[in-house]
Amino acid sequence: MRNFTTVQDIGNLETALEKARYVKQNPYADSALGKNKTLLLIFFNSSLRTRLSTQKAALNLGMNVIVLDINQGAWKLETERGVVMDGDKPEHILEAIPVMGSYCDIIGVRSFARFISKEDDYSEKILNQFIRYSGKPVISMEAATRHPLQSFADLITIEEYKPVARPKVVLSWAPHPKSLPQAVPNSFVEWMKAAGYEIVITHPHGYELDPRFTEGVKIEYDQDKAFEGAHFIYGKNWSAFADPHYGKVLSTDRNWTIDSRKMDLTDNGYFMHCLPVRRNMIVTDQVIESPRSLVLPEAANRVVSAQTVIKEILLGL
Ligand code: AN0
Ligand code: CP
Repeated sequence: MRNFTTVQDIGNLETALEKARYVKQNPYADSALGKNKTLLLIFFNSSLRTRLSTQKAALNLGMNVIVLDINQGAWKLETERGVVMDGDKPEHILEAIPVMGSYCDIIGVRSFARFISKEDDYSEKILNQFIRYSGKPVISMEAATRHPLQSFADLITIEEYKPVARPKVVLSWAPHPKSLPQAVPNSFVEWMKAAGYEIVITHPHGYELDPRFTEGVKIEYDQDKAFEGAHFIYGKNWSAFADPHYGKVLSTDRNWTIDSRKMDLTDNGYFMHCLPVRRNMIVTDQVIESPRSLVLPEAANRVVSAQTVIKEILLGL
């Protein structure tokens, strides 16, 4: 594997899960693999889990790690070619990327959708410039359209807890005051489809995701009905995808908040969320604190997904 940006990059999922189980059971087995190799993590956006778990994964593999927050201490970057740079951005991304690439062996990038241009977001303009100009393998740490390290951790977690071979997994929209990307739900659907689970998406009208991700997936606008018989409820907010409301909040209806009454409709289902989560908007205190909540093991598995991915890339260097 060279780059890790979509489910396709990881190859066969059974094999990937096998490798992840090995990494989880033997976290220090490859502590010599990353000797004298440097992982550079570039953050255009905030992070707690991705920042820590990806560093921890690299340290377990014996790598050196450098972290840069673009918005805290680096020069502001111009991203458009052809711009007369007489404004507030002293550096162009077309110099910054190859420079960053020259200081590392693998590069991780977090660059959320900016909601300025849907075309730029959905063509992964920033991430693809890193792939093209850094000269180094690139790991997506949540880009504009996907969050594959999260989805891989979600898959690992579902495999650990599933009560049946092919569980019913429900992705449920839930309310949030701010506009959030579609990356986590897009990616989750992409990975759940690849895993062959029964997947149902529930959201209010107007929150349809990009059909390129949801093709062939059942959409149920009645949240209660969607929850019936579910083994896993994956809560997440996202903003509208469809024009003319791309990136907009269309509803903050708290009737969609995931509460105990709704969880009781499931087949003793587990609650999942990638975190960070706004309590009593997305999910009630009671549900997130219940024994059926998997948010902490799910977050812990972020080390496993990152370490499995970095190990594969190191093996291919
Ligand atoms: C981000 C999102 O929804 O994509 C990151 C989640 C991992 N969430 C927020 O910005 C709150
Ligand atoms: N789930 C996740 O990616 O969290 P952070 O945004 O804190 O990294």
